[in-house]
Parts: sequence; C-alpha cells; structure tokens
Amino acid sequence: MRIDVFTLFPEWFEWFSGQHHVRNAIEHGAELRFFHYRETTPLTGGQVDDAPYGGGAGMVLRVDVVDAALRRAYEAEGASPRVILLTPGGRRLDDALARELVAEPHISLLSGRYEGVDERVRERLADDAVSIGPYVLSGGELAAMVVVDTVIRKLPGALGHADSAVEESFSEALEGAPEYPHYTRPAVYRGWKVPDVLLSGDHERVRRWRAEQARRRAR
Ligand code: 6GU
Repeated sequence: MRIDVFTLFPEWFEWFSGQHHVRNAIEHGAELRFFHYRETTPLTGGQVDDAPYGGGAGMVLRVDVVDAALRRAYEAEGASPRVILLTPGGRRLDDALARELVAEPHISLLSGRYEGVDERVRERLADDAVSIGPYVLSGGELAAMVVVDTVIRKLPGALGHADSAVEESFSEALEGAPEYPHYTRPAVYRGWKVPDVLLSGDHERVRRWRAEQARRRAR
C-alpha cells in the first residue's frame, strides 16, 4: 500500500516516520511519502494561500496550489490514488473507514492549514473528506498522522505480533466492541488481584471470558 501526505509542514512527520511500527510497515512494503505544497506552488515567492472571497479572518489554501501538487505527484506516472481531504467537516474516522482505506492500493491525504481550504478542493480534487473527531485542530497534520497510524497498523508486519491488530478494540473479530481488559505480572499488587480465569491456563475459558468482557464494555 502507498500513502502520500500533502502538507505545508513536512517536518511535523519526521518524528512520526521514525516510530518503530511505521518503519516496520515500510520494511514490509508499505510506502509513505510526503509532498510539500510550497515546493510545487505555481505562485511566486512560495505563496500557497490567499484572503477569503467575501471577506473574513484568516487565509485559505488555494485550489491551484493543491491541484499543482497533485498533478506534479501523479500526472507523469499516471497514478490515480483515492484523494482524501482532511477537514473537521468530513466523514468521521472509525474502524470501518480505516478498513476501507487499508483495502486501497494508494491513498493521498491532503492536510489543510489556515482558516480553511478552498471548497473546490473538496468538490473537484478530493474523492472524500475525513475528520478524526468532533473538535477543531489547527491543521490536518495531526489528523493525517492519526489516519496513517490507524491504517498502517492493519497492514501485515506493522505490529510485532501478527494477531495484535486482529483482536484489538473495535475490530471485526470483537464485533466492533472495545477491547477486553489486559493484565500482566505481578498477579497481586497491593492486594489488587488479576482475575483467576487468566491464571487458569484454560484457553477456552479465557477466550469466553474475554469475549464477555468486550461485550460488557460495549454496553
Ligand atoms: Cl481532519 N482537520 C482539522 N483541522 N481539524 C480536525 C480534523 C481534521 N478532524 C477533527 N478535527
């Protein structure tokens, strides 16, 4: 799978790209690339934004700037990724959407900044608009990291243990329920005990207990 991120702040992603699970996914064949709007802007002086028509505060990311970045990235190689605008008004990210995205061979995430992004980006250039939750961030960069993280951890090899992503919270294996509780050593700490069933060695009882706990958390 290939994931491209378009941004005005590529340096924000340096730390993220260095994280173990991200590097693992890349070593297993995932591709993660970053594109800086400023490097492909058709405007002079690295301009990427402009004042809003109709007036008002703040600046708006220009449609010609986003179009130039997409064309430069894809036209020569004839790539046609699913283009996703990151915006607080988009479709809410959940596990179903993450599964939908991980099934794509190639996605592009467009981060916006400033007061907003020219609406023609959403109407004409993007296939989808996605939000990570009901609050407003200063830009799409953190949202892009959240989307990339939820998607790549579903790719083979991103997590150390092959089954870790299968049974995790909200996944299909748990029928969309939040995850069951986890415990590790010590078995008793300050008198706080780990449930006996987990120490029983009876895998079937453990499986049933975990399924019941996950259902309970869902309620
Ligand atoms: Cl995708 N972008 C911004 N700026 N704020 C958000 C968001 C995205 N999702 C939730 N809040």
